[in-house]
Order: sequence, then C-alpha cells, then structure tokens
Amino acid sequence: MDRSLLRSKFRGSMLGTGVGDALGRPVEGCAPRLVEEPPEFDGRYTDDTEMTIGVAESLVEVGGFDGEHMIKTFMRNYDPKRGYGPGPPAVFRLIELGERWDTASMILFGGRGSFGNGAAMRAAPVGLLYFDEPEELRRVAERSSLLTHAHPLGVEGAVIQAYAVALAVKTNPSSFDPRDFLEELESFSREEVYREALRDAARLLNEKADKKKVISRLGNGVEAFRSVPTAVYCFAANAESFEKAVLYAVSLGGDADTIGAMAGAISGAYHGEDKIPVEWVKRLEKAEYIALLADKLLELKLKEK
Ligand code: R7I
Ligand code: MG
Ligand code: MG
Repeated sequence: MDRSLLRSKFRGSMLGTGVGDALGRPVEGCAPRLVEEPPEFDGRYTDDTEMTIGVAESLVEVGGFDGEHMIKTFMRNYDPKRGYGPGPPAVFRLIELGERWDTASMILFGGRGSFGNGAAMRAAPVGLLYFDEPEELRRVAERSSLLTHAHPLGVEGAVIQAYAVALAVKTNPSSFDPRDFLEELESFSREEVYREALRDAARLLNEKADKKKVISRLGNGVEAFRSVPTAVYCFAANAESFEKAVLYAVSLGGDADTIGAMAGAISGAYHGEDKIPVEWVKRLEKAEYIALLADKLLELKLKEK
C-alpha cells in the first residue's frame, strides 16, 4: 500500500475516534428515541479520546509498548472533567498510593478486574501500529488493556477493536464484504461471548435489522461485550459512509460516545481522513495534534521494517 494512502488511513482512524467520541458525548446515556436527530457537534471529546491520545503518545515516545510508561502517560494526561468511568481513576489512585503499576487493575471489581469498554475505546493506535502483525497486535492490545482492565472480557474487547481497526486499514473499499469482515473478526477472537456476538452481528446484517433489535441483541452498554460488537456492527452495516456509520452509532444512545469513538476509529481507518466531514475535523479539539500522532505512529511503523 502506498504511503499516502496509509497516512490517510492512520489519520482517519485517530481523527475518527475523536469525531465519534465528540459526536456521542452530548447523548451518552440517552435513550435511543432521544437521538433521532443528529446531536450537535461542538468538538469536545471525552476520556475515550484522551486515553487514545495517551496510548499513541506512549507508543511513539517509547518506540513500541512499555506498560509502565503507558500507565504513567494515562496518569499524566488524566483530566477528571473528561467523564471517565470509575475504574481507571481508581487504578491511578492505587498506584499513587504505592500499589504496583502492573497489578493495581486486578484489585478492581472484587479482584476480577474491569470488563468495562475503557480498554477497547482507546485501542485504535494499537490496531494501527500493528496492522499487519496480528500476533504482536494481540500481545500489545492485551497488555495495554491489563493496565486498567484486567477482566478477560475487558481485555478481549480491546483485542477485537484493535483487530477491527487493523482489518479496516488493510481493506480496500472497492472489494469489501461486511460478512467476511465479521467472520475474520470472529475467527480471531478467543472468547465465546464475542464469537457469539459477532455471529449475531452477521445475522442482523442479513436481516437488515432495525435499531431496537440491534440494541436488544448486541447492546449499547458500557461493558466491553455490550459495545465492541455493536461498534463493529455499526461500521459493517454502514461501510459506505463514515458519516453514516458514526451517526448511526451515536443514534443507538446508551454508551454513545464510546460506540461512536470505536465505530469512528474503524470507519476512519477504512475510508481515510478525506472522507470525514471537514466541518467535524475543523471543530474537533486538538485535531492537529491527533493527526500528528497518527503521522508519528506511521513513521514508527515504517521504521520497523
Ligand atoms: O471501562 P471504563 O474505563 O469506562 C469507560 C466508559 C466509557 O463509556 C467512557 O466514555 C466513560 O464514560 O466510561 O470504566 P470502568 O469503571 O472500568 O467500567 C465501566 C463500568 O462497567 C463500571 O463502572 C461498572 O459499572 C461496569 N463493570 C463491571 N460491573 C460489574 N463487574 C466493569 N467491570 C465490572 C465487573 O467486573
Ligand atoms: Mg467517554
Ligand atoms: Mg462512553
């Protein structure tokens, strides 16, 4: 693939995360019937994008994955006004109190770790940097998830989201089949909960299901297994347009910023930067910096070779 196309796809995925997040932010937690109109776009992003920035910064600064560096980057960037779930800030506090950085996340939720979607929502940079190295992608997605989300279903959500971004980078829109895409994700995933949900997603696609059915089968919740397959579906069912995919994602309500961010990351990687409405990118907070991080991830990727 030529460099300029890759650059556009990397930028599309990073900006797509921010745009989907910002679009969903005002309607996070709303019932779907309250999101019939597209929400107003003011460009303000939430924890989803803040942590995605952290993942990208750490990968770029280190030249690859370093867990301690990444969690410290999350802590350095942490802004309590960005609407974090309770898990990550609790991990940050434990570490500040002297807990080991590599085990603190396991203390959460009665010692099982979180299965929230907080690791999946920030996985795009991992999918980009390792787009053609599936084993390395899985390893880094798992380890970067474990920093805050230790439950196997929280971890696997991040793996699937990263792999979806990777597949979208590799895909040429002129020869795309959403069923193959879902099948490939299913065969990559190692948790039956996700395999089942991805098969459901394929059925919903065949049925041309309405929103109610999509929400009742796949979910729109903050749990990784009730939002990652949903985001993947939002992309697969609306692959022809970035705008359609993210508008559909946030229209499901519930964890709208996160489903928007994840669908935006996949769709942006698929279409590239130029297919994201200019007005959205113009208004997105720190858009230039986010695009710069995408460029640096690509630079790192090409240096590896
Ligand atoms: O996953 P996390 O970072 O939250 C991300 C969400 C996104 O929607 C962001 O936009 C932001 O709004 O927050 O935060 P966590 O606290 O780790 O997980 C989110 C929630 O999932 C928790 O607060 C719990 O309600 C639920 N949850 C669990 N419930 C029971 N048992 C996560 N893990 C468990 C569990 O093991
Ligand atoms: Mg958020
Ligand atoms: Mg959210």
